[in-house]
Amino acid sequence: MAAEGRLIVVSNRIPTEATPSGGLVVALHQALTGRGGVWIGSSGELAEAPGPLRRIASGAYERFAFDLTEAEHEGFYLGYANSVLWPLFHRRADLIDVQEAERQVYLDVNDRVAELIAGILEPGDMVWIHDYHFLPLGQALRRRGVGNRLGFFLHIPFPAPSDAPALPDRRVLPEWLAGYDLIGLQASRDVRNCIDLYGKEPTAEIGSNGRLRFGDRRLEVGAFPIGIDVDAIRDAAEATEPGALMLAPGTRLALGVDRLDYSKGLPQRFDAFGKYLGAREPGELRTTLLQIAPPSREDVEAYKDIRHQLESMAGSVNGEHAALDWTPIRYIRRQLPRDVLAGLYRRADLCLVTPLADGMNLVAKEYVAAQDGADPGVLILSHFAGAAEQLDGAVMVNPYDTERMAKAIRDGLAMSLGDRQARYLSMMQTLRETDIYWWTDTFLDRLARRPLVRVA
Ligand code: GDG
Repeated sequence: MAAEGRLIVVSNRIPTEATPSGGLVVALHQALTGRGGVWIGSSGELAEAPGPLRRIASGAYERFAFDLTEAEHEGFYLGYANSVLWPLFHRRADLIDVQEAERQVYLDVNDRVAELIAGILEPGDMVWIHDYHFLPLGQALRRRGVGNRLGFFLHIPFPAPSDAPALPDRRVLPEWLAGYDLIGLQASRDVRNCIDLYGKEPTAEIGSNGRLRFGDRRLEVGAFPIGIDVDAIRDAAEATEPGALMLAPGTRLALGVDRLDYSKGLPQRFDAFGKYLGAREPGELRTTLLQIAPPSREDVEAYKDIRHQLESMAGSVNGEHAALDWTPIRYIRRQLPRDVLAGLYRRADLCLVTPLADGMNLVAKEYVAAQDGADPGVLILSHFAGAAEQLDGAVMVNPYDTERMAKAIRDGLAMSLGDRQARYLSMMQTLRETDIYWWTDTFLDRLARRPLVRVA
């Protein structure tokens, strides 16, 4: 390992509890606990005026938070990050709401955070920056003369070169990313998109194995598919009964778990489930779709309609198919405790993960890890999820083709035990080989091997 300094992790939100829970947060917490270092992120609280970093915890490593002002929260978080970058990177250019003032706030917040980081950086420190909130942060650090190794991981899909020009300044993305030494993406399709984007730049030279030059910068792009803590999910699933589900005996359970987001393909899923119900033979077993969908980003305009759309679709499917002792779609718009979720995964005969676009999708992986190997359930997976490159034992669907999705639900529920077990074993092997600890170690080892840059 070439680097000896501290690890500095930067993410949009920083956990406040001493021992955080939740996949990614736990992995970063463990990487920092093992190596020592600093975690920097926004506190989630709004301040009157931009302020300094506040130390919020120290132990094996330190946590520093910064507060956003209300104007920063609106322009940076709700505005440019979630009303321009998120829809663009999820192929929903039709939802983009470009406001020049918000773009400026996004750049200003990145500049301010760069200033805060530069204030605590020491030679030899290695910086790992997360996600689309901070695309220009590396470049902003370089402008301040920072020569440390800078890594970036994008959790969401990388836009296709044909989509990227919808950004207000189409050259902006390759320039922002060129601030980093290593760019980690979820899937090989994302790496292809990123390299194709640089391929269109006259000053870029594309080398082998994801290495490239852009002007005077050398960088490397690679796929680092994020994983999960397989044993933690399996143990929680084994230990937790999800409670009284009130399903009549013999009723099969299909499960969906998604943040309420237009990228997750929920209307298409409800439509497909309605079609599956409509095609059932008389006397066939009943199935209930339990959809957990905690709301997110409710202040962003484009998120307001999905909730009403789903409620009305569930109402109409239930109106057509429900019986006194059977509700075909049950929809919970609330966050459930993590262990209850794990118990539900294990109890479900089938899980529907059908996004229209998704960086990876951890629900797909968590569902598989939670299964009982003696009688595993079936994963129905959209091939637009990054997870589709890895989970070859899933039943793959095109979420836009709701008739075939309906058939996949029917086939999945009828799948033989032998077939289900073979698929489960193959997916579990992948989950174990590329778990969340593999992900942090592989990314950080690769970053530590990048040559140090000379900054004028
Ligand atoms: C982004 C990318 C990428 C969900 N409902 C509840 C709950 N969850 C947990 C799940 C899972 C997580 O939230 C969702 O992760 P996903 O990966 O499915 O999706 P995003 O939130 O969109 O995440 C995605 C990910 O970053 C990591 O790189 O995979 O592609 O979009 O862990 O279990 N947890 C609890 N209650 C709920 O009701 N406790």
